[in-house]
Amino acid sequence: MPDAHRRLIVVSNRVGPLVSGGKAGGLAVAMADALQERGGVWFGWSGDLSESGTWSQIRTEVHGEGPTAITLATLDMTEEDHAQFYEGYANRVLWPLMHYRTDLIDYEPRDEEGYRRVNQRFATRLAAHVRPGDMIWVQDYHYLTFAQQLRMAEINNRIGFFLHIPFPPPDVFNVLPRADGMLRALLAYDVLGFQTRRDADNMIALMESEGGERTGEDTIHVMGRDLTVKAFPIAIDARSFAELAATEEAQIAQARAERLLNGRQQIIGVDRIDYSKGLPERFMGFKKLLEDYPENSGRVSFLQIAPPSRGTLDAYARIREELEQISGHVNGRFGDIDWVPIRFTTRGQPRSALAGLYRASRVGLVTPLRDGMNLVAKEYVAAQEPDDPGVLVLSQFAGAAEQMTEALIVNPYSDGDIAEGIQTALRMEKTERIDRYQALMERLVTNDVNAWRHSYLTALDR
Ligand code: ADQ
Repeated sequence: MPDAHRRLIVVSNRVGPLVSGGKAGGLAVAMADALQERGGVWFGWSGDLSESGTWSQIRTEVHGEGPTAITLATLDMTEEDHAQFYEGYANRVLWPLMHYRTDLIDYEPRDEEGYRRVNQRFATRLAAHVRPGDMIWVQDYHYLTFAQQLRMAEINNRIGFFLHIPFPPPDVFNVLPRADGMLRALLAYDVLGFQTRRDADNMIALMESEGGERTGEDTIHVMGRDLTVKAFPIAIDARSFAELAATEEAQIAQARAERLLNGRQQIIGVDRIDYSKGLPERFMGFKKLLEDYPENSGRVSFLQIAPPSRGTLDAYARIREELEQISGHVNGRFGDIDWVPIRFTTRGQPRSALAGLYRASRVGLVTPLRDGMNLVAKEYVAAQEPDDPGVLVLSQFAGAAEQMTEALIVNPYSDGDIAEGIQTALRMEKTERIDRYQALMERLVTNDVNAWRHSYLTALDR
């Protein structure tokens, strides 16, 4: 067990909310729980743009008292910071790069400068508040160079990093201009955590190509530094999510969906609109189902919930248009006056309603082209009714596929494969559905988000 007395400093792009239980999204809950256990600081962007931006003073808000008090500490950004650091380098360079989409990289040297500048200012502002013995845990691709900046400010504490998105093989990573500088920046961390074995192995291969030598199963010596490089697959609070699916609010959402379905079966997809999620390919997979297995006509509906994300970027607007076009076409060609094959909504749902909708669906369709983990896959399973569960159809390229081997694993690039996966799920006998559900659920409960956090902090708190 990690030493609960060392103060924890969490760094992530957005800070809070400090909520627990099954209500909020995965990352926020995991961080809030870690801080509630040992107290500490949660540091990141305030969400505000101001003229002074990263030059402004840290704003703090203290919750609780004594050793487990939590301080939320935030800084503003300027519009320029946000455009270069967040929209530019983080989301138009690192996001596509890490998702193996080098064709979508839009690299501008000034965005890289903005990225480094924001990392540097955030790190130097934080450095003044770091005490000896604090453990620092940095989250995600916004802050790859954060530890390097802290080291320059003479912070010698243990600093860990967790990447929520995939990490590609060396040939892909090296497409990044000045990739070697980025690797060197990452070496300032003590622990590099990834979602899957595949991601961790990609990092180790990159380090080995730079002369690194493994010193143990998860340790490597490279350019004079000793690091832990390891997979820590992120998880959900599966028990709470299962309970949430049985609450009254969830039941109301479930009943509403079932009334509308009128005896038909539902397939559900839930994703932020993003090219990594494979949404147009998924819609084409459903179309193929109706073509290849016409017995599903009038009997199955596909509900896609896809809230917009980072809507300012053109790529996202284009996907949305494409989805509207495909669903219009499919509904026109296959639909009937009393049957709409694809329902597509961009509205966000309360988590309890989401849980009810998962439960109302015989098939959970999770087919990203590339995904760090994918928590929707885990939520879908956790929400199922134990004695009549639905079936998860899962992309081989979601990090979740490494653990969720009882799902029906499909290739998201193939509409035929998706169609076949759905058809198998729709036809599956109850006993087999229960067997698969039980195996998946057992693993979700054992490896929940608390276990995830403890295993990471144990590695960091050496
Ligand atoms: P995301 O790419 O955002 O996360 P995911 O893991 O699926 O992807 O998490 C999305 C979360 O948002 C889920 O908890 C889901 O329930 C929620 N959500 C989505 N649409 C919603 C809606 N309309 N209403 C309410 N809630 C909705 C990144 C990485 C993933 C990685 C996570 C965590 O891209 O690969 O699993 O971080 O590390």
